Amino acid sequence: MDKILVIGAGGQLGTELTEALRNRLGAQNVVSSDVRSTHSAEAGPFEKLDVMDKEGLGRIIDKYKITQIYHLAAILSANGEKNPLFAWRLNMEGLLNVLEAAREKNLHKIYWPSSIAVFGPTTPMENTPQQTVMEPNTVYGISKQAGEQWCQYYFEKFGVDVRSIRYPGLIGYKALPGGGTTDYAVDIYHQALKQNAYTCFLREDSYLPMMYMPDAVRGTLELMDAEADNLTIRTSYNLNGISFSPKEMTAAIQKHIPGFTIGYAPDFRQAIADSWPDAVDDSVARRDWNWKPEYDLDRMTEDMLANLQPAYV
Ligand code: AKB
Repeated sequence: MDKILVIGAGGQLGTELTEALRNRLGAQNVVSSDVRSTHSAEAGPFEKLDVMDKEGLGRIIDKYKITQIYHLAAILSANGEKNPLFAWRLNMEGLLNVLEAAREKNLHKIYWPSSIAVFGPTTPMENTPQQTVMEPNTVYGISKQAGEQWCQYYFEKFGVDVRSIRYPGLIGYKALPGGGTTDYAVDIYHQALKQNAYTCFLREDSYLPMMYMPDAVRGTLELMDAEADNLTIRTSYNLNGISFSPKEMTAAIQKHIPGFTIGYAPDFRQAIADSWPDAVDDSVARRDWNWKPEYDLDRMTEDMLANLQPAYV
């Protein structure tokens, strides 16, 4: 039986992946960790961990006889621009500590998320290929691109079975995102229910790739379950979900809340959004491990509003 450590378990993705892993493997077999104490502490074993603390990481791996790590802790695109050197240090040192621990302690598998932020203004924006020009212009994107190469390096040189997905913007109702460029697509639902109005920090026509959390969690677990021999990508897989603009999202919400209004006040995040693709080509993930998204914009909107509504009555 595998013993899993989730690093960054209190974040948007960490909250949901920890829950899904505990449902599968039993709470005692999934240790959650975060730099802050998190609610997931109540649902199973929890350790406070700063991923830059290599010794602390090693102690937790030994204490629980960990065999797999999901390393999710990172500074996202918008927050990274506020403190670029710290974002670089945390994102890179954290990953290297995990990869080194995996090599030294012969861990079975590592999961590490990459992002559409690896792409940049010179990348083809439509149906962005798996392998293409990548000149990211955010520190987050640079750290994810370098991280992808490190993952491939540890796989090729040391046989570390590290797997990765380039997530688009993730949308879910169980936890809030923290400091990304795609965060508007979660906040908009909360504000629609709270005050029938939202001011968006991106232009109305800003297309971005997004994904509903149930698809993201299922896709992640499917990749981790896949036969190693079937995986042809050891940097990170493109994964497409739903592409839409704030204007289209507004129309989808108005089907349920007809009085909902939106205004636009683009800020520094607009330039980041403009440098990212509209949609990515995920045919390699579909071929290698049968990836297929289930949610479209309308289905996600119905589900988000139904699940968030009780908090705003
Ligand atoms: C962000 O906006 O920074 C993240 C991402 C796309 O990786 N949601």
